[in-house]
Amino acid sequence: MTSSVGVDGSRPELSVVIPVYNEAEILESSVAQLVADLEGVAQDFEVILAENGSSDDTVALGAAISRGEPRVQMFSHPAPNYGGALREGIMRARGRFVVCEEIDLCDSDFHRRAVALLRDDVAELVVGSKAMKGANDSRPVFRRLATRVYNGVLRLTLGFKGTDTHGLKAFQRDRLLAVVDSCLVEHDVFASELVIRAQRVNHRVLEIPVQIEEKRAPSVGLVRRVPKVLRNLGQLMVAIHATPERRSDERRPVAAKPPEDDA
Ligand SMILES: Nc1nc2c(ncn2[C@@H]2O[C@H](COP(=O)(O)OP(=O)(O)O)[C@@H](O)[C@H]2O)c(=O)[nH]1
Ligand SMILES: [Mg+2]
Repeated sequence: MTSSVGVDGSRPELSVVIPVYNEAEILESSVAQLVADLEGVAQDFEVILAENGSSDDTVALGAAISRGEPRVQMFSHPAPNYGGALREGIMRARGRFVVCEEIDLCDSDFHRRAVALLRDDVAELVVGSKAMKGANDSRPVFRRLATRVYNGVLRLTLGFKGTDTHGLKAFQRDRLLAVVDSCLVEHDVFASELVIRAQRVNHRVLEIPVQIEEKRAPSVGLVRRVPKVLRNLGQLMVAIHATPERRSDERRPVAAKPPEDDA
């Protein structure tokens, strides 16, 4: 893996983390377009391709892309795990701000708006919502419905306050790192766990509407995904109630000083 810290020890302003899985068809063109767009978004940036489980040419293509473009790097693991990839990518990220992306979206309009909000410290976590007023979601109706049902369940069972958790996100890395670290479930529900835990410790979370236009249909269909998501959701309910989250700026209690013996 190429280090994202410059020779002078400097860090990029922005890290874009993208989980990738069997994306050989759109990887090269999407990353090239993304890198070109990011030039207009941040002073300096890195793109982290968080790959696991691919059986097509994604790994070889990603390696070739990162050899030709030092601002792009990739890591790989054998077993598919969307949330695990995202979590590790965030941990490896060096940027002051982190954007969590999807290779079939790469929404530069979201990057621009979210980074401006983070720079102005209007929010610590910006969530791109496909379901709030002003959003435009061109996915098939059953997937739009699934988004609404899934987030309704999160509101009813886990006290989620909002309309969407999956998908585009941007945050101030140092502020959110402890929350990322407290997330346990990974897989499909990692993104939900991150947003819900951030709200539970009163981070400033802001939803903004996004325009969703996917470059291709998902590789794993909705019907095949539902049983796994339900299982992960059960784990998430247990995890959130059983293990508390932390804030990065939380002070540990200081042990009381024993009274001075002035005898
Ligand atoms: N590393 C990793 N990435 C994944 C996995 N499943 C999906 N992704 C990536 O997550 C992003 C969104 O996946 P997509 O198939 O479009 O599902 P959607 O979010 O329901 O639209 C894409 O960048 C995928 O390549 C996985 O198991 N591992
Ligand atoms: Mg998609």
